[in-house]
Amino acid sequence: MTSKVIAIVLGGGQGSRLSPLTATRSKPAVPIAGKYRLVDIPISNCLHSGIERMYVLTQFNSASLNKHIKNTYHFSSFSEAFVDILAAEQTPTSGAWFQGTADAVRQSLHHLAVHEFDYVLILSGDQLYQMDFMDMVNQHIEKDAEISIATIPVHANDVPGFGILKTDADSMITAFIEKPKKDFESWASDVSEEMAGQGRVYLASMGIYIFNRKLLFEMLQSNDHPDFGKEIIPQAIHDHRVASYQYEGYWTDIGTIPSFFDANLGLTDDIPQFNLFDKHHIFTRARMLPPSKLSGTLMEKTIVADGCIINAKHIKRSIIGIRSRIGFETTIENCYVMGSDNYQTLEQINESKAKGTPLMGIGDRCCIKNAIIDKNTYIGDDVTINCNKDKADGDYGDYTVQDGIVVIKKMAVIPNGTVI
Ligand code: ADQ
Ligand code: ADP
Repeated sequence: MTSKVIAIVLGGGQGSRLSPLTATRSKPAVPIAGKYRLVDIPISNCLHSGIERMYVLTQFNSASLNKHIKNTYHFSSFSEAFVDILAAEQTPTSGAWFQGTADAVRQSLHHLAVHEFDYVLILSGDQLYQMDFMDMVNQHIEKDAEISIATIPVHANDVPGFGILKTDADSMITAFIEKPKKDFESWASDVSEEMAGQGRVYLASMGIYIFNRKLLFEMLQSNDHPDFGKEIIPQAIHDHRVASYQYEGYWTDIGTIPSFFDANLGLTDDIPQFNLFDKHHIFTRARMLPPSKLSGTLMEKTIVADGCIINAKHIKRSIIGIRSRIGFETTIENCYVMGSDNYQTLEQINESKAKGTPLMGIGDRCCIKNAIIDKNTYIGDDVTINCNKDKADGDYGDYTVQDGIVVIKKMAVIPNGTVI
């Protein structure tokens, strides 16, 4: 059965919502949870579901994304499994960029066409969840659907961010509206008691679709509509059997800085809603890093990845990513520190010390709160980030502030004594 399915991961448009993390890398390559990349989530869900053929569609093809996919997902040469990146490419009939989600899939149809499959599973690249897609495929077949959409009950506050739909008694979608901004009360559905108790009475599209092969080709080739949510799906419910596959597990968007930040820090909860320790864990690149070395640090609700050297005084509710180096007397709270791609050599460290310039990592006596520190940053000694005052939203060169979250840009150098 799984050999009947091929998956497409929508790896992101121009990526402005996750800016500045996407300034120099494609969205699927953004690091999460200290050692993974965003793209590992949909790929791991597919592999755990037995779906082993995947295309990742991305607007631009960063070296780090290629390297990550190439070094991580190795399959036997006797299997048909693959994870291939398709970057927006200029052809005689199209411009450089994908115009939207449907356009991205449309421009990739010629790559799909050569494979044998009956169903295409289309996934977003910026969501955190664990789902068995074969359960959805099985329901799709049982209901004799032509398209299936995974759906989840959401609260009225979240309605404006989603496609909202109504179903009949057989779970067929009878109405769909993309991101209604107001007057949507009549879109409420009958949901389970548990969901109703949480005020989650609107059925939202999770942006996860199954299409029958023939229909996908016909629909995308007969028009040039750019988006699934805005055009293709609303139109399809009138002409085709479109089923809702309702899901009530943990699922969250990680496509914006605040949601990305919350989802990462949520992993440090005593019992997180997303379980990194599940037997269906996230796959990622196996790195040959030394174990982390800690000294004199009080750690509370903190996740520490491999290869770190930590002398900080106190780290609370934070994620400390691979190869992080954190100096003496430093305190860190509510932060995602992504870590580094390499270590400085002892010569480089001594040279920096002689010049008084910051080392890679975080220096001594810093106080850092509510921040995302991108990779390969040089934060000097006595730096204060977000500890004394709230900074207005904006782009300040080496860092941005959004909803009170400071994001230190990749490779930024923050001199000794800086107060942000
Ligand atoms: P959004 O998530 O707002 O709504 P969209 O911006 O189209 O929709 O993104 C869907 C996915 O495709 C994201 O992972 C995004 O990064 C990626 N993507 C966007 N443009 C792309 C492009 N040009 N090339 C490649 N990938 C691209 C959609 C649906 C809603 C639904 C929500 C659920 O339209 O109906 O409720 O998903 O999150
Ligand atoms: P990201 O998307 O995380 O920003 P990059 O494009 O910077 O990733 O690539 C990260 C990769 O580059 C790492 O896997 C690392 O092996 C390599 N790399 C980058 N800088 C160095 C360096 N100075 N020395 C060794 N390897 C490096």
